[in-house]
Amino acid sequence: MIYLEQTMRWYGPNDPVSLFDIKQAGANGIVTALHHIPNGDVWTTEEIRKRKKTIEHNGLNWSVVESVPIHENIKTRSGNFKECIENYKTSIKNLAGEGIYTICYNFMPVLDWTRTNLGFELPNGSKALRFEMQALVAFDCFILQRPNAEHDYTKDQLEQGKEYHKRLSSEDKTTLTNTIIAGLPGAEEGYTLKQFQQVLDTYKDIDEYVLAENLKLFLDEIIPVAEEQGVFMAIHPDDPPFPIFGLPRVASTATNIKRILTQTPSPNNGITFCTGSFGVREDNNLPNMITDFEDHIHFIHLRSTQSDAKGNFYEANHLEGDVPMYEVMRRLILLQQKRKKSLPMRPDHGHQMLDDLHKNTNPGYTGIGRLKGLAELRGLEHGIIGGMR
Ligand code: DNO
Repeated sequence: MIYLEQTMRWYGPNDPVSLFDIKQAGANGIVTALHHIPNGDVWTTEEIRKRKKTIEHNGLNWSVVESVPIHENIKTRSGNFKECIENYKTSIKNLAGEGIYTICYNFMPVLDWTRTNLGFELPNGSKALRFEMQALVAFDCFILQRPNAEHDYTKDQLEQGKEYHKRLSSEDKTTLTNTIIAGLPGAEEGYTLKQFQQVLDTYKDIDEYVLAENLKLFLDEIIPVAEEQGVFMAIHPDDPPFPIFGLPRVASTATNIKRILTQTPSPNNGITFCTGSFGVREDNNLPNMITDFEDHIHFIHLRSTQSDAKGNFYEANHLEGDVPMYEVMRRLILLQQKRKKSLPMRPDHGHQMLDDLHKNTNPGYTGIGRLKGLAELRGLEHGIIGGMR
């Protein structure tokens, strides 16, 4: 039987969770990126080699790159976008040259993933990441004061956002602002309020059709290079998987993904199957998506969320919440047997718990919380495979 490849994300030498910790947690593959290289620049062979050596020195292997980020100019097709695309191609070649063949990226405008609370306390005292609509409205309409933002919300949402904003102290407002725009880990960009509005303005004439076309034009250029180099590109879904700040979204639904895969048809054009991101939408049937996108799933993030009727969600325990993890795992196991290939999986995010609570780790990327997630997922996988024999 073929099992998932157990991986964990590591933010590089400054990550408070060390490679040694990750090894003890039970992963042998590392998911990392060269965060120090400015977005849009080439990842040189020298820098890739250096990082690879550090990983291998600890008895681990660099399994996936998450992410080689896409410069805003590529998404908007403005400024030096041609140069950025050429640089991207070179980075793909350089990574392949060092034996790294899976690259995760996203095509979310302006912001990578977004949450409004990084320390949402659960009944047992551990902390989770949360996205709360009224906090988003409070920021968008009353702190940022984005022109016409009110048109994007219902009357109730606006009312609740206004009340929520009234209750915030000035310190709370700063925390909320930083949580949303200062750049969560892995997001290569962070903004001040003024910069944020300026970048939002660059999307004035870019709706979801234009953005989808810009993604297609980008893929049409880089996928042939990926094919030639044996590299698998894996787009990460939008997080959250619906529009925020009036920005277009092109990778939130099964329909979006189908379009991306059929517009630039190639086995090397694939996805990161992130259950936590896709799973926030009720209309995304996760088990069916695994079956539908089978050969294009190149990387897997397993995590669950718990949503409510207002569009709020928090990150639940890996085997609880809205994601049908048993069925997801069962289909992934079947998929791997069919493809005769082990797919890299990482337990996505983890709660802040036990000693994590006294540490300053990257939000979502605690040592113990992820160890628990990985252990549970691995147990589930072994249990299902055992029952198949
Ligand atoms: C958050 C991550 C994202 C992801 C990128 C992929 O925890 O899942 O930051 O790495 O969107 O490009």
